[in-house]
Amino acid sequence: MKREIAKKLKSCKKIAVTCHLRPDGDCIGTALGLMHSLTLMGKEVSIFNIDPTPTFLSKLPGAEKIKIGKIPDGFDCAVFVETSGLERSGQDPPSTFTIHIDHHRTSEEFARLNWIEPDRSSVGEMVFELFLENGFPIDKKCATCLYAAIFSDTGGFRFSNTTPKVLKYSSLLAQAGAIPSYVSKLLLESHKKEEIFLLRKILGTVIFNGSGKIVAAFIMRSFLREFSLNLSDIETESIMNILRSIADIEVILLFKELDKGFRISLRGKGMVDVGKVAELFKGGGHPQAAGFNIELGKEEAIKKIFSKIEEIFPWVKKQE
Ligand SMILES: [Mn+2]
Repeated sequence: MKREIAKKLKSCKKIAVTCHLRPDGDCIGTALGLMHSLTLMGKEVSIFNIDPTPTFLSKLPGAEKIKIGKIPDGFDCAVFVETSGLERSGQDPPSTFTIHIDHHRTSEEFARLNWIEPDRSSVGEMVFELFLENGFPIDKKCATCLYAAIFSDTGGFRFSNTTPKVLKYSSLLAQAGAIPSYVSKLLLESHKKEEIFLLRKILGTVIFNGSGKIVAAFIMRSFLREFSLNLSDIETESIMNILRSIADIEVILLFKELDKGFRISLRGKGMVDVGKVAELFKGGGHPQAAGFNIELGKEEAIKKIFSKIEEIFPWVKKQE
């Protein structure tokens, strides 16, 4: 599949790339990495996303070129970067040739070419391998973006998806010009002071289940209004990383208030497959990172989710 995708990309002149809704570092970094390499090959490449680029990713090289909206007609092919299905891209069914590259377990084979490997750390890892094995050019900008993609989905090389291959590829990307300290600074150390005030509010909402193995925190819309921030301005991964740092925590839940109900991001530390939890609530993801929406009030939602997790993973429940 990898080779077929490489062949197809080489044969196309005008290429569109798109990310999933609420794009993250892996998705944006990979889309930009594709753009840089394919541009070096003389192709016309445009990225069309439905949702804006989060502020903390907007300084990645080329991010200013990302367009917001649907893929227009006239492209030879469209690459869907980890969109799971067509729905999560927010795009209309394209009339052009489609390629889908993903590492989500719940991914659908909706495109003409689908390369899905759930045991990969990131799509950044996959695309770098495709470039490496098929002689695609990698300059400093491309390397920076792919390194950022891998860095992002491995939690800065801390999660259990940090395999020897991940470290090897990251080293090769550093050799190709990615500066690790620059990427870390960009992704982790670019908060505005308002975000720290917001963080204080969010940490004020923290609650645990009976055993102290599940933790939840809430981003209410009133908090965002208070500091004139949008959800896309804040880098929620760092909030979850703070909660993750609690010694006995197995599951981290971050509730983001929507018009109706909440969007819930889940992170696991290995014992609980949070992807399974998300699937029970009609969401999806990986064993260690997943998400779903729920249309319930705060108290009801937390009760339902805590008890569901305790039901399917009884060891996270308080032992009587
Ligand atoms: Mn990813």
